[in-house]
Formats: sequence, C-alpha cells, structure tokens
Amino acid sequence: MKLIAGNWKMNGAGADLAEVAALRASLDETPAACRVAICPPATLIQRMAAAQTGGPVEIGAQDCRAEASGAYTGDISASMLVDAGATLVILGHSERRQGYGETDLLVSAKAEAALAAGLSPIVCVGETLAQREAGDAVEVVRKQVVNSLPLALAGQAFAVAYEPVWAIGTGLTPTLEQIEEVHRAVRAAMIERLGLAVAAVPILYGGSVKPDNARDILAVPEVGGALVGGASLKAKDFLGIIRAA
Ligand code: G2H
Repeated sequence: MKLIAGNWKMNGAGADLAEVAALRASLDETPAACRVAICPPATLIQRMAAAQTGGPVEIGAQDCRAEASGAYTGDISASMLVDAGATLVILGHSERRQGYGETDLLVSAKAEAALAAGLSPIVCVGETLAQREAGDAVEVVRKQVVNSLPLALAGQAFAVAYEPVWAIGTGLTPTLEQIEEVHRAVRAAMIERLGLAVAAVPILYGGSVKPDNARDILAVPEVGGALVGGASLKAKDFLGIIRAA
C-alpha cells in the first residue's frame, strides 16, 4: 500500500487544523486506498494526534535529536515525539541537510534513535541541480542511502524519500524516466546496505507533487508513495493526491 505523507514544514497556524478536520471527514466518508500521514510542526503534533486517535491519518514529526536527553537547548528527542503521539519522523530533509549541515552520519544516528523510541523514520535523500547537471545524481543518491540508513533498520518499518533538491517547492519535477532511474538505484542501494528484507519498504518521491502530476508519478515503477510539501497544506489538494494513489 502506498504512503502519502504531508510535510507541513514551518506552516500551519492553529486555524489550519480545520484543514485536517476536513481531510479526516472526507477519509472517514470514503476511505483512502493508501496510508495517509501528516507531519506538522512539533507544536501541533499533540493536538493533531489526539484529534486523529483511531482515525485514518498518521501523525509524524519533521526531525528529532539523535541523543535521548540532555543539555540540547531547543531540540526534541524521539521519545518526546512518541509521548506527543507521533508515529513517524522525517529525517535528513534537504532543508535540514543544507540549513543545519546535517550529514549522512547524523541522519543515520537520528534514524537509529527514532527506531529505538518506536518511531518509523522517513529518510530523505536527493541530489542538487549542480550534481544532476554533472551527471552524478544516481551516485550521489546511492551514497546518501548507504550512509544514511543504519543497519538497525533491517527488518524494521521505515521509508526512504527521494527528493531532488532542485524540485523542492519550485514547481519543477524530474521526468518520469529520471524518477524511475533514481528509485531503482535507491532500491539497489537499500538492498546493498540492508539486504533483501527491504524489498517492500516504500520509496517515496518528493518535490512539487501536485494533484495534477500525482497520478503519473505514483504509477512509476518503484514509487511507493509521495512526500508532499506545499500541496499538503490544503485538504482539497492533499485529497487530490491521496485519491490518485
Ligand atoms: C519537498 C516537498 C515536501 P514540495 O520538500 O517534502 O515539498 O512538495 O513543496 O516541493
């Protein structure tokens, strides 16, 4: 079953919870043929998780600290996210790799911490425009996958999201052939790292997914779902993507 996960990033004032209520009402009426998740800012996790108890929408976080506790001002541990009601966590998004210098090694440590706390990680990888133009996209992504996935993930529930940096929030998307090429490389790298047990782990595509391109992207071989930014903020748009899955 495909996974459609919304990444709200730093958006979503309290009033936007109405969008989640509308989403839930629609999914209660006509259940989705896929898993649906929303990853709001950390401040909204508790309220959203409480409102979704027993409902069709899984609630996730957008990051966590690798350490379990300690003097880390401003940070949130994986077990705190579990306390708040999260079941998933996005890790290594390019906005964190670029904005906070997060390395593959750190992302791997965070994934291990998330797993230990009972969260299912969504580990993000993706090449920059310069890397793609240099013909290095597949190799860059392969290395990110191998180095960002801890061995502890073998046999566990997790996902990998392929998000070309140049497609994020730009309205640009790779061709379907480019998406398939990288997704096949991601699968091979996952197997190289963790063995054949990852054959069913979903590889999500992320980067300017919209209702009008979702159907084609989700039909690409090895695309196991989508990580959706801007188009997850409005129930109508997000539902358009969910219905395409
Ligand atoms: C990529 C994506 C969500 P958008 O970051 O993870 O954002 O769909 O706005 O390109």
